Amino acid sequence: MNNPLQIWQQRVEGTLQQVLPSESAAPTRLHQAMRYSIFNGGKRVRPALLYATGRMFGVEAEILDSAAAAIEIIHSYSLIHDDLPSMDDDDIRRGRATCHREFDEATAILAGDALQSLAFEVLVNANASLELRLDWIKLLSNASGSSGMVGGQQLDLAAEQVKVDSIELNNIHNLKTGALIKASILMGASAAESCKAEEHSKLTSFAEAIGLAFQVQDDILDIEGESSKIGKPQGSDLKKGKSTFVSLYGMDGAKAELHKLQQQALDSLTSFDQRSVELNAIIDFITKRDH
Ligand code: GRG
Repeated sequence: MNNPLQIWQQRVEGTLQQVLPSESAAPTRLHQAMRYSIFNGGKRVRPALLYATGRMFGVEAEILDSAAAAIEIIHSYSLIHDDLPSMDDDDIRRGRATCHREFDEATAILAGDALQSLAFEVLVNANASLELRLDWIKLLSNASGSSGMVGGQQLDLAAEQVKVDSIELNNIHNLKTGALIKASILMGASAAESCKAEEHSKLTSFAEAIGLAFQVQDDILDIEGESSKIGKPQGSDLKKGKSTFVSLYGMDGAKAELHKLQQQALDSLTSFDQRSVELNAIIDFITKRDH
């Protein structure tokens, strides 16, 4: 599949290399764990959404670099903590040993903690106006905290082995997965002085649909994906008794839900015409991805 993320993947890689502490700087084991978890083949979907949204309004990529890196750093921290024995207890992530397996549990907890702090430090030092930096910090802290990603994780843990309805499942995933994806898009938009209120509201609808679509595709891949491509054992969510879109709607129902969300995302962007070509390509990538 043509990969619309490639240019942004390469770009954010450069910024991440600059902002991550060197492995040779003390404490070396912690810095090794942080770099191990950041540079291990992530798709960099969130930075790509952020860049593509900002570029749609003509914002220079240089202005967006720190925000793109910060969102990926938060995402990486969340995956380290999500894999811990007290949470999902996973051994494999992106085809390699999870951070706590490669290092040890305490180091993995600390690597996640330090990455979280680093993300906000990167935003404080960004090449952007004070107002924009503050806005980014507000968006990212809201999206990643207890009323966003971390809150969603708590609800997700509570829903294990329990049957939840579609309202509750949507709520869990809007928070756990959707909030950070939405923040990527809104952080790109907030850098655009020319983004009008009506455009902002269309982008918000787009962000909500694509955030949920991302999770539905993740649930489908848990059942239908190839372990070598998804980078973890197939069926691991099923084994843990997690509530997923597939367990709630069945495979055909989950695919129909994915199609509905994909259409909602595309419809939200129609008034941007040609300017949304790249975001449209990212929708296609997210909803058809095999990893
Ligand atoms: C533990 C603080 C804390 C939060 C955990 C996001 C999250 C909350 C856990 C991740 C669990 C998970 C696998 C959710 C499904 C959707 C998702 C976020 C998948 C991983 O994101 P990708 O596919 O990963 O963008 P890569 O490896 O490409 O970066």
